[in-house]
Amino acid sequence: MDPTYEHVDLYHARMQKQNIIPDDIESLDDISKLPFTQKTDLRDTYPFGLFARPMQDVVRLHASSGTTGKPIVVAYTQGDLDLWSSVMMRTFACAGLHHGDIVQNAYGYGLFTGGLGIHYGAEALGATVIPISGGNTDRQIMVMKDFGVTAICCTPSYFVHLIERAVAMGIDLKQLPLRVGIFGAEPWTDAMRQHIETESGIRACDIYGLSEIIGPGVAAECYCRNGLHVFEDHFYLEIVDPETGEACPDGTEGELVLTTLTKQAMPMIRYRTRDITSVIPEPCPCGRTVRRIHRISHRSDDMFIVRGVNVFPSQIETALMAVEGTLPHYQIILTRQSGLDRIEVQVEVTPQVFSDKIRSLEYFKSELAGSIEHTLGIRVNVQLVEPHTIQRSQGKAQRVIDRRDN
Ligand code: DLL
Repeated sequence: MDPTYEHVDLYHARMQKQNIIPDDIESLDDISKLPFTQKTDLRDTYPFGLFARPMQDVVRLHASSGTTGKPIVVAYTQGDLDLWSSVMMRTFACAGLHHGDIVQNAYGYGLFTGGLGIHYGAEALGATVIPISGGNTDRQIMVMKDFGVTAICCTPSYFVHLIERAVAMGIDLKQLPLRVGIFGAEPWTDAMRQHIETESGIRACDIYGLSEIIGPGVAAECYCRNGLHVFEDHFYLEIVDPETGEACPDGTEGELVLTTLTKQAMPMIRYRTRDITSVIPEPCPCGRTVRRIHRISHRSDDMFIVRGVNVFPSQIETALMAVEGTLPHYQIILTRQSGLDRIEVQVEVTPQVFSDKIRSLEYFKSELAGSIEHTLGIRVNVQLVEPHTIQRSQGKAQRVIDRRDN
């Protein structure tokens, strides 16, 4: 009997309700007969309700705290940890890392999957890992320089902060052996990639993953950096319409749904990630045969609605970065005045722009507002702020502050 069906009450009950038994699933295509799972299922069965193996087989727990309430808990057998290291090794190989690389791991160690997931994968690859974790930015830069670091792993927003600190410390990242960055855990745009690469001289690769499925290492960019290869021999991928749950044809944007094919402690059946992407049907020039998805530009629940217009933070990021002189530090503040929603976008600009005369600052502001209006079709209030004004995060950046009371 299948342990997932036998031991996880939630899956058992849902399948019974749909009159399905494990024997009905004979091929990968049959997966679409199974019911979806979503984040609330993990919350409702907190902490261990979705475990398919007895606790003595579970060798590691991680947890991810959402914005509200209890965290979700995820579990690994030794076999799951080996699988995780294996997909992480592939991720590193995709980014061009190998035995002999010196990897600075600035993802947070602890309950977050970023730290340890990256750590064991890099060790398995035969690289030298520096488990520095997030924070203490000046020390990060000292270590990067003194230890001859060749690859860095952290969130893209934190790396932008590292670049900035390096400049302040008089260290030119372009002169260091640092070659590659493996950035993920939050959405980032191609404009942000360009900024990172121009300012630091490294190659910036995207890594995607989520705790529920395994952590980092679900999908990764190869050296072509045109979409992320999903390691679909372990994680079965579907794209569905977020409203109806119906399958989307290749190339059409929709919600990524993932099913773990080999995970033991906490298998996930048709997990609704809320991450929006599409499948790239063409083969990749790199020769890998697993399919690619476009980079995750946003989540379906990241969207906010202002004056009837659906807005994603990544659209604002792209519009801001299209104007020369802006820095990739911004925050979107939503307020409501007399029943009317307002968006204020605070964005840092280079010291050169800031030292300009008031008149040209006004011109610059209207250029940014125009760029956003061109993208979204609505006028927003842009506030230029001095460099270093917006709070830096050591992990995932908080882009939207919603001060509207419902
Ligand atoms: O963020 C795992 C991770 C660690 C991935 C380190 C990459 C590097 P969670 O905290 O559970 O896990 O958050 C998962 O983060 O559903 C996406 O919405 C978002 N996310 C992760 N990677 C990317 C990415 C880790 N490359 C959630 N681009 C996911 C856009 C990403 N969003």
